[in-house]
Amino acid sequence: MSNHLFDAFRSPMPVPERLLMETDDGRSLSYGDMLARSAQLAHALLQLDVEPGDRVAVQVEKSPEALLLYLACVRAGAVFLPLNTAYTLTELGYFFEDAAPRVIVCDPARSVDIGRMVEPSGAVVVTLDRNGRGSLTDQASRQSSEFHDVERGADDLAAILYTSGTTGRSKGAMLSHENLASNARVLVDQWRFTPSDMLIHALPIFHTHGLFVATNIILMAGASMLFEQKFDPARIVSLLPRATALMGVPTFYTRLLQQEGLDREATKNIRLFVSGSAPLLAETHKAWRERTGHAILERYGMTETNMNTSNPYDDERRAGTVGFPLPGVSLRIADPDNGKPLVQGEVGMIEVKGPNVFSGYWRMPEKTKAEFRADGFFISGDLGMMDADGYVHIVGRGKDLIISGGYNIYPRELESEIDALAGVLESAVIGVAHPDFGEGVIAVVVRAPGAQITGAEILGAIAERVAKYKHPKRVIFVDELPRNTMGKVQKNLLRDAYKDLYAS
Ligand code: MCA
Ligand code: AMP
Repeated sequence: MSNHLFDAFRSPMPVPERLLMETDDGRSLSYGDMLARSAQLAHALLQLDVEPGDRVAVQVEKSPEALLLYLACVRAGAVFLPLNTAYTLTELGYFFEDAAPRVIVCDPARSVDIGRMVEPSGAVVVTLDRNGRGSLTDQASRQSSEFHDVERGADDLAAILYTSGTTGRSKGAMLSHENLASNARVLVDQWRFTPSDMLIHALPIFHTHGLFVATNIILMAGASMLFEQKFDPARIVSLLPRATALMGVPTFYTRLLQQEGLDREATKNIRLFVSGSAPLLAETHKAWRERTGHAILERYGMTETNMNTSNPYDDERRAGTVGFPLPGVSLRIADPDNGKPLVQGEVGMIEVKGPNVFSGYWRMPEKTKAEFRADGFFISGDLGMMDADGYVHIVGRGKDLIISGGYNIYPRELESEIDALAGVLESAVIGVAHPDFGEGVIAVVVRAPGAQITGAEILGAIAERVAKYKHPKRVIFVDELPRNTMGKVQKNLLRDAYKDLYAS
């Protein structure tokens, strides 16, 4: 029997006693524990009638059990569907409707509401809390710790991760066993992970960065991690002497730079700092190097593609660039209109192809078709340039997207929520430089004639519907939005007008 992704984690599986993770509340989990407990969870999933290819939607706080549930899904042949813990019930409703999960795993505090919401679909709702307790782990504790992994091939789905659409509905990116296995294998090799590594893991585990980049690498290398429920900069500094690597979004690095204890001594055991999910400012790269002596390695990826490029391990890690295409990944800078490759030095659309690239959007064949070229290249929506030495620079986005603290926020989603409010004529949502989050969200709003709606009322009205991290940090009222001759809102003018709003 073979299970493509889990077999990749098994070869070679470290001795059972080897540490997989230590948590911030002092628990430790060995590779042997991981095998036994993911087996029990896999049995529990089968008892809930999960069949190969069924979706298991999961909105739970970070815990070792939550990570084991991912592995249990892989072993049981299910499709793991993680959801941001910040999503509101309204947001969840869409994902459940679209993905039609067989099982939903949620926090006990939400199980009644979710149960009521999905009742007509027949989905089963089970619970898991931040301490790893709930009806799912109760059921798992009664199961055998041996499990015959369900047979899954390279192209079978391992996970669906939703990414918001620039125009309308969120899309579920379908990731196969080989998409995940191939990318992790390349990254272990490029970033030189070995069983002696200890990674500080302080990212959430419902997105690519914390779920796949960090944990798949650790599992594949037979290495260990310090598994932190939240990112607490003072605590991270105290953990540095015990670790060899850290992965984070740029906000991790800017917040760590504000810690007094961050210096060469504290980081002397670390061999690798990785940054990604959003642009790392060259000034952060420089400040980090001055304080610690380490050059942060910046890489570039997407939910749909896993990691595409990385700065080199041995050679120069060039600030403000995302390095070179990873082995096996074909990357071109193309004319956005037709996909024709441009000459070196020109700015164009970044397009990628390779074993890392997803197979398409769940139940959206038209959207899938629109985002691939006829020759199989995926159109990233990021604008880039390759310099004379082959380093890729991301110079902008061809998509209307804000990245705040590593989370993606689609203006379109907020604009439709705000525009629907009585008292609002129209709105434009933009991102401008923010010292902590990289980009901060602003809503520029035109009131309906005679209306008196306030910023607080707008935020109050969307609170139940939209995850908190997406909320505009400021609401600005204007008499009208700037438009070009075609009637399109000129967001560049708004971004320019408010560019210093969050200046520190
Ligand atoms: C929290 N808040 C935010 C954000 N996070 N607001 C804007 N942007 C954010 N990213 C708000 C909360 O709603 C709350 O609002 C207040 O800030 C404090 O919340 P708290 O939970 O304490 O925040 P935090 O713990 O300080 O979180 C900041 C963070 C976190 C650690 C930077 O956002 C984070 O872990 N980001 C990483 C995201 C990530 O993993 N991205 C990878 C995506 P209030 O005070 O008003 O209640 S994968 C990806 O992008 C691709 C594939 C790739 O290349 O990796
Ligand atoms: P997501 O939809 O969460 O997968 O976010 C993917 C997007 O994050 C990419 O399309 C880029 O716009 C952005 N991104 C990821 N890594 C980097 C990076 N190192 N520099 C700039 N942007 C990045």
